[in-house]
Amino acid sequence: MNVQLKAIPHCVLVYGMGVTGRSALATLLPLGTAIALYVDGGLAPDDRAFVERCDEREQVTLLDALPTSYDAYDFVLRASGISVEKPLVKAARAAGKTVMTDLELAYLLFGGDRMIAITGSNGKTTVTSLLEHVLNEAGLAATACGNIGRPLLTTMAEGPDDGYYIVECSSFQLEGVTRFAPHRAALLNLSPDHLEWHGSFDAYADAKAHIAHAQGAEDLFWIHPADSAIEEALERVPTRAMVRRVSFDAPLLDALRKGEGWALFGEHNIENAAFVLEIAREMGIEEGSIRNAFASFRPIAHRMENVGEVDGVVFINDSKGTNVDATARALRGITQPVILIAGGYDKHVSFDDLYEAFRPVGKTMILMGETAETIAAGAREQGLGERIVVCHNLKEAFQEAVKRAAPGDMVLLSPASASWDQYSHFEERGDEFRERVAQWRETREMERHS
Ligand code: UMA
Repeated sequence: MNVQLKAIPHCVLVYGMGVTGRSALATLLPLGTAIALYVDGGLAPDDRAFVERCDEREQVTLLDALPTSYDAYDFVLRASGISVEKPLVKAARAAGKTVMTDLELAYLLFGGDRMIAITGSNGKTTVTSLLEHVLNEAGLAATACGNIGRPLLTTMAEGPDDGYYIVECSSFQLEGVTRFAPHRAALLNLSPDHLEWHGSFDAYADAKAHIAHAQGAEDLFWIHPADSAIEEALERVPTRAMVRRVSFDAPLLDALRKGEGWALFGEHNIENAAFVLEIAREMGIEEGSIRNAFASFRPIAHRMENVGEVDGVVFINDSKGTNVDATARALRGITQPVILIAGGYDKHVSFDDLYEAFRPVGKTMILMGETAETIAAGAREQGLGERIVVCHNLKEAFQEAVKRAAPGDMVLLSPASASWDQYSHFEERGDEFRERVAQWRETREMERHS
């Protein structure tokens, strides 16, 4: 893709060497930018090997201590998982330097015309992937990137000029951005998440609302039609974009609700489809083409993913259910008896919505990880004590689940908590669940044949 930035940065301090840091090096080094690299705790050996491989012209300086001056740097690029409260970020800001994430840098380098930015507390990965599928099926080059795991900078740098870039944006990435102005943006919904990171729900909501803050009057911004938290956030963090409140009422959506040409589960996915429908229509895609693409779209791994049936019990992997709202939405879409496996990293949020959604369908709630005792204590207060089992980890939780499951039940891994207490990411947790289901099937088959 063509770089549109008028002035190529002369020298950038890159903070962090994960997916974001590496993509920044791969994008900026060919432009001739000098880079200073800093990682808390020092660079890992494979980070050094990566730098050696890509730094042919010796543009990279490895910093082994916090900088004493920020004068040499045009700006600091912060990997999104690095808190704005870190000393380096505060010192750089105090020295008058901009600290940005890859969203803003990608916008400055490539412009926002081809960007479709998606955020929200839940559904953003589904909307991002579904929109990518709809656009590709309609013959447009479109690539899902951003928080979904494919780094935005290198995806845009290596992608076609006439491609669309559907950018899943996290609140971590959006926090503090001032110059990110995608031509199209969507804020799907807002519910408490990452409060331990942002400090309050308002701060989290404001970070999300920054997706549209720098948009201009010619840009488009789709939002949920009736989400008071979004309306309140937009009063604090206003936008000049054309705001479109998405309708959840359309003949095509009614067909999806009946399961016609639609493999996804629950009303929350109808809302996700509604956003995709409106964005795709605005982009000139015919409704017939959208309908066909909806029909050929398959659920994404770790999001209400059916990982098989054993002895009449269906196993659903919703490891991406990393907050209360995601799990509550999943439960509200279910009618059969559920054995829920939940719990994980503690984000200091309230679990009240979880109990309400669990009550009508939940047979047993098996809790694990850091939040297990907190969720259990709340459940007891809500009169759900008899349906609660507390375990240490997924291994024990799975054993408990299969012991209690009867034909017709669903065993649902939807933790309402992030995975970071016991895993590096939610995919690892979901993969373990899938693996345990496969092992359980083999065990049962061997038992039947012996
Ligand atoms: N580091 C520090 N100090 C810190 C934290 C990290 O120096 O305090 C360094 C680490 O040593 C490492 C680097 O920073 O060198 C890691 O940076 P990072 O944590 O930002 O991770 P990346 O690999 O750059 O991945 C980030 C997102 N990670 C986080 O937001 C935690 C990925 O989202 C995203 O896919 C990727 O950029 C590409 O855009 C993951 C995520 O968990 C999936 N997101 C959260 C979520 O979805 O809930 C927000």
